[in-house]
Amino acid sequence: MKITRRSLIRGTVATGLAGAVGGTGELHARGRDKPPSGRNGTTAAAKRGSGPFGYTPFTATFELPAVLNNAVVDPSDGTVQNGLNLSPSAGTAEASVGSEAVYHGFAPEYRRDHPVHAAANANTPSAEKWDRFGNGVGIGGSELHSQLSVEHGTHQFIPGIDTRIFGYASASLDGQYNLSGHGTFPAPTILARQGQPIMMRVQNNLGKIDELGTAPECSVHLHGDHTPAHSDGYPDFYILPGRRRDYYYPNIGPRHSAEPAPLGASPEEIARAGNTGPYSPSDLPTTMWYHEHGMDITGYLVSRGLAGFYLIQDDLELDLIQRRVLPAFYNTPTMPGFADDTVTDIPLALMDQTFDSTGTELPYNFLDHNGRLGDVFTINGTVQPKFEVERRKYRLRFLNASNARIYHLRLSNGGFIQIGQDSWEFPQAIATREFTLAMAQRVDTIVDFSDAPDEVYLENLMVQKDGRGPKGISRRNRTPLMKFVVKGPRHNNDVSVDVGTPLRPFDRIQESEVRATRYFKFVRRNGAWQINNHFFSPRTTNATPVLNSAERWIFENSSGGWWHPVHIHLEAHEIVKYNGKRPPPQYRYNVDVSVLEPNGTSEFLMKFRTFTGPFVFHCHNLEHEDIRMMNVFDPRPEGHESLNDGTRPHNDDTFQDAYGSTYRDHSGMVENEEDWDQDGGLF
Ligand SMILES: [Cu+2]
Repeated sequence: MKITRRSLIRGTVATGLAGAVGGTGELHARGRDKPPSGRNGTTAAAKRGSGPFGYTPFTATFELPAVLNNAVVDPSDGTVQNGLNLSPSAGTAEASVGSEAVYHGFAPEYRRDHPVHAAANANTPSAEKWDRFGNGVGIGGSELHSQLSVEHGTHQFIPGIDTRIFGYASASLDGQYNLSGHGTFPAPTILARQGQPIMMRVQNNLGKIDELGTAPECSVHLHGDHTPAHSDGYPDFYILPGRRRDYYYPNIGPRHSAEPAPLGASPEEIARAGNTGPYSPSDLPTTMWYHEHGMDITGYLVSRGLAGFYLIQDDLELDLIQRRVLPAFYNTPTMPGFADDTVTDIPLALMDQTFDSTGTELPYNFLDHNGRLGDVFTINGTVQPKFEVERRKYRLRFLNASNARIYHLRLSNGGFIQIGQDSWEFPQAIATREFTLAMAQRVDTIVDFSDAPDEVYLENLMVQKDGRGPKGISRRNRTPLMKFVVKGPRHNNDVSVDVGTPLRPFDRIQESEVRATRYFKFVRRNGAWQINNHFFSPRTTNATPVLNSAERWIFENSSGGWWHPVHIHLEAHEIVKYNGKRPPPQYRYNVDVSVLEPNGTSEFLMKFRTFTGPFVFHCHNLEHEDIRMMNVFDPRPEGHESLNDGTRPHNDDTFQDAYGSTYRDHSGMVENEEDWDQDGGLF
């Protein structure tokens, strides 16, 4: 048995000998010597200084994450303005694609002669172009170019205490990275527009980390996305230490009428089959997030700050906003019809934290395979903040960015209007009194403060003592997470969204479209986490659906009392049976997380469109994911086998596919521009 550095980091090896190998990770105390956190029993009992390190709960101001590069969406036509432009004309030498500095080569979609840009390319006129705002694509087109760097930094979760974190820092035009101030935890919010691709270059500047004993590789996943495999944050499609990688986010929905790719299809035919026909608004996301996804150390890196929002707007969303059904898009309140500049579209990232006795470190126990649970509650990086709101409707987009904590949220004064679950909006708004929010889930809500009392608390009712999962809901032992201070007179001319308001058409996958059924059992074995009795191997494919086809998948949790919120990459899935019954209202449409309760099941339909893999699905308890509760699926044209054959090494592995294109690391990235010119490329 080979024991790798990774197995040492995690204190286990992927053969079930959990804990048998001594880890290099240190065991840290969970801050037992500090004052109790804000669990005060009732909302009214927030005593002065009763929070961690003498903090008085609800005195620090709630913060909105910064927007990456100050990009804003132009309300007149929805285009994103003021994005960082890395094109050579902007004077940035590093923009040249195929640069040696960009590990893994470059995204083939970046090239203007890629089939998906065919409308701008007379050679393959039958495919529609992705960049519908573009005057051409690639350098000089309307693609947005952004740059992030993974950096060390400090952040004040608690006023006055600088805590060491990792952060995604946005780069300024002069190439300097700015990681300072409050806005870096969560990471900068990326604003995007459907139909306008973003090329995001991410630099890994973490360097050697003492408690790891090494410099970690990184990988960035855009959660809820529909992107090529090379840009999906596959766990070992790395950004090597000191290197960078270009992520290509086409910001497209899967084509509604995409046909299963036929046997022997050419690259152009695959592109044509998957990329012609209209989008369905049903498939277009709104609330996504991006986070670190590197193999075996995702939990460590995310808990230290490598996560942020990615909010995207399409024509339908823009229409809802312009008709004043929904609040103005995040950070863009000053648009026609909006007479004020109050931001009422509010993303909230909930994360529990553990601190060391000084508050300056976020200790992480690499030997904890159950799930990292914190005893301090933060929202957007502030411990139990207060937020001043007006008497009007707010859009509150909740994200559970915690590693292993499951929340059950309610407001002290009433309920929510829920408008979406995970990355997608509902067909119509529904009334939701309170809701459970498992790891990685998003719940998109409208809260009406019009008739609210002067103080409203967001409360967590879920009792949880360890990573196994919550013990259940307690109405006596409520933890206040955030205080809304409601001010001023009732707003007139408020947005109109209410229970029953139509939002977005929903096209259900038809049973007649289903071509295969697959079963996946989530089990605990030898103290570690598996799916169908196998650990994740990045070089082994567990399912090869036909590209653009639909399948029925059945998840079963056979691991005893443990909870497993399972996230599937690439597309939404539609739950048809949850625990053997009709799913609850919030799970009846598009989701990207199926929460497996103890001994629970989720049966769902899903399509696998546009992009060949590999992609992953995995438990979003990040420690379970890191201990390899993850599988690989790899959509391929009919009759084609997955390129993951279980034998290829993943370092410097260059090979040719059936069409003669040269790839590296199975990532689908073209190694250099000469390869592209020779092969024509595909995705
Ligand atoms: Cu799990």
